[in-house]
Amino acid sequence: MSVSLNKITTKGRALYLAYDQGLEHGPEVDFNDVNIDPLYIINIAKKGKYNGVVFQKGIAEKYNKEIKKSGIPLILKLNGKTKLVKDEPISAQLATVGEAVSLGAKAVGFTIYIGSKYEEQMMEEFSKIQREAHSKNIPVIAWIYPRGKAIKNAVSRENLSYSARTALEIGADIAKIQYGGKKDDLKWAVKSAGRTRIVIAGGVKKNERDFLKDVKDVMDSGAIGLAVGRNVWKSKDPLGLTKQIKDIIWSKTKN
Ligand code: FBP
Repeated sequence: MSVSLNKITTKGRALYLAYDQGLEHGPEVDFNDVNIDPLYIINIAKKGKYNGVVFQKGIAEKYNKEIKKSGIPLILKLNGKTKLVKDEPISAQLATVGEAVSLGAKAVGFTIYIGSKYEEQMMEEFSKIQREAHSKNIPVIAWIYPRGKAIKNAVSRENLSYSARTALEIGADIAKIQYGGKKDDLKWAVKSAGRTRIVIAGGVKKNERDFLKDVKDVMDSGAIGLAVGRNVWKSKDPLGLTKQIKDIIWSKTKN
């Protein structure tokens, strides 16, 4: 079954604002006095007219009124972990598709660390989520990150294309993968994903010129856009940067 991506894309392209780093990295690593407030993020998503804003269940519940009022599609992240455990990575399921629907989510997100000792468990949970989400016409975005002792280079050509292909094989509608800075490798990954669309994670905060150069390369590679967090909400001018990112993403779709 294929589901419509209309509610979370514009002309087939997309820009999502990711804000699950409070759980994934902790406030000390990523936040300041301003961006620690979820309302600040909702405001960026709203004014920047993002195609979706990504939250974990707790924020989606406690700020639900403002999220709904913003009109920006909620993408509920259904699993997560802290960075405190040093063992092989596993992202535990924290929310269900049913909860996502009652919170008004227009898509769900789920992380799989391929290569981890716990890959199998995440794959199994994903398959149940994908089945249920599709039965409700909700698109599924898979964060596919190669991780764990077996992985030497998470962004090698081999691992990027493997991430993208895994997303296709397991039925993700969109795969969120990382970009290692090599355009040809990303092109191959996009090809490997077939009809599963690719969006790229922003990664650690970079200087804005370098980041925008990456955005251009990402779009040249055939990805449909980005799901970016830190590079936007750590920026001194998130809306100015958003405009520049959007100009690149939608540059060839204007007429
Ligand atoms: P960024 O644009 O800030 O990198 O966000 C993308 C993202 O996938 C988040 O959704 C998630 O919290 C984080 O990166 C995971 O980071 P890590 O690579 O440290 O696991």
